[in-house]
Amino acid sequence: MFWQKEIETLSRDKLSALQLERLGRTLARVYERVPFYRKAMDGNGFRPEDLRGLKDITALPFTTREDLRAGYPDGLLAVERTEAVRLHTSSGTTGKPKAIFFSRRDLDQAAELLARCLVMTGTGPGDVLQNMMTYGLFTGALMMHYAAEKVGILVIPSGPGNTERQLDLMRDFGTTVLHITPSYLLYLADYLARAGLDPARDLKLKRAYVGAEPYSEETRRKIESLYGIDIYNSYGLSEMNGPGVAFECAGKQGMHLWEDNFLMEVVDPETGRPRAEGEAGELILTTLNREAMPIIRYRTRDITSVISEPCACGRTHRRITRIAGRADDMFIVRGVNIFPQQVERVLMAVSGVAQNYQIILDSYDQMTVRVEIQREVFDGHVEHLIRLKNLIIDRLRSEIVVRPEVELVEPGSLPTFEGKGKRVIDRRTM
Ligand code: DLL
Repeated sequence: MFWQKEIETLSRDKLSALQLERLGRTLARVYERVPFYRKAMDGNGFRPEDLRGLKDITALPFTTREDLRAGYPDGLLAVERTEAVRLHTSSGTTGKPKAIFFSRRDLDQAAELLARCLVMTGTGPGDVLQNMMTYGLFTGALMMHYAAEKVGILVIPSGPGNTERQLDLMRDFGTTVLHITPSYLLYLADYLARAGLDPARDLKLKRAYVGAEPYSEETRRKIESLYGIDIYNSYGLSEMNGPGVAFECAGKQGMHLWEDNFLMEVVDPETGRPRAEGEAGELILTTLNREAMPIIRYRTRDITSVISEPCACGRTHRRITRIAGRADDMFIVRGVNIFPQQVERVLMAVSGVAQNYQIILDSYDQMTVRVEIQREVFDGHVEHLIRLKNLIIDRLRSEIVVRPEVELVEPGSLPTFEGKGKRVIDRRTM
C-alpha cells in the first residue's frame, strides 16, 4: 500500500532531477534570507547559481549542532517569525537547546512523510494508534499525531508513563499500533510479564513503531517474539522534522529515507570526507523541501550506511541501515572503541537475560555490565548463574574485544525509562 505512490516509486533519474531542482531552490532561499548561510557560501566562493549537480554540495561547509545553538533562538530562520506556526526544541546534554521552527507548509509536509510510513507498514483507517512518545517540545509525539489523523487512524494521545493506565487504554480501546521508544517498550514487556498478561491473548496489538534512540536487531527480535507483533524501525531527528525521515517497509531490511525531502551523504566522521558507496559513516542531511528553517549539510553524528539495491516493495528511495550508534555515544575502554549497541546486541540474544542493562565506566581499563536476568533464572541454581555469567562475558569479549566485568542483577532492579534511555554511566574524569 502506498500513500503517494507516484512520488514513492519515482524513477531514480526523476528523483535525482527533483532533488537537484529542490536543492537549487533551497540554496537560493537561504543565500537570500539567512546571513549564516550567505556567509558560509561567500566564504567558500560558492553562489547558488554555481550548482550544476548534487555532488556540488560538497563545496559547502557542514552545519553542526553548535551552529544551531549559536543561532538560538531564531538566527537560522528563513521566514518572518510570524510565518512560523510551531516550535520544537531538542536538548543535548549541555548548553542551550536547538530551536526548530516550522511553517504551516512544513508541518503539512512532515505529516505527509509520516503518512507514507504508516501506510507503507499497513496501518490505516480502522487502526488504533497509542502514541506513547512524549508530547511537547519533543517532536516524537506531535508529528506522529497529526500524520496518523491525516491517514484516518484513531489516535490515543497517551504520551509515556503511567503504565497501568496505558494497559487499560490498550484493552478498552483495542489498540493495534504503538508508537514508543525501545527503552519504554522493553520496560512495558517486563511489566506485562509481571502482570501475567500475554499480549497475543489479551491485547489486539499488531505492530509498533520504535525509534528515537538506537537499538539492535537482537532487541527487535526479542521484543517481536515477546509480544508477537511486528516492530518497525523509525529514524528521525528534530532538526529534520523529527520522526519520518527514514522508516522501514514490510521487508524490514533497512529504512527508506525520503529522498525527495532530504539529500543524504555519508562521510568519515573524523575527516568529513565522503565514504565510498555502501560504507558506514556519519549521515549528513540537507532539507530539500523546507520553508521556515532549511538546514544544509547537517552533521547528524549518527553512524549508518546506504543500501542502494532496489527494494522489493517497489519504493525507489534508498534505504539506510540501522543506526550503529551516535558518534558521540562511542566510548573507549583499553583503547578500543565501543558503541553501547554492541553490548545490547550481545545481551539481547542470550536466553535468560531480561530486558534491562547498564554499562558502568569507572576507569579507562575496565567496564562493568549490569544485566537484569529473568526471575526463574535469578531464583534458580547458582551453577546456572555462574554459567550464564561466563557465557555473557565470553560473548561480550568476542564482540567488543575487551573482557568486561558482568553483574547479574534481579529483574526490576535497574532504572527504567519512559522516553529515551540512559544506559551508560561514565564516572571517569575527563
Ligand atoms: O528522536 C525524533 C524521533 C522521534 C525519531 C520518534 C523517531 C521516533 P531527537 O530527540 O532530536 O529526535 O533525537 C534524534 O535520536 O540523531 C539519533 O541519534 C537518535 N535516533 C532517532 N531515531 C533513531 C533510530 C527524535 N531509529 C536522535 N535508531 C538521532 C537509532 C535513533 N537512533
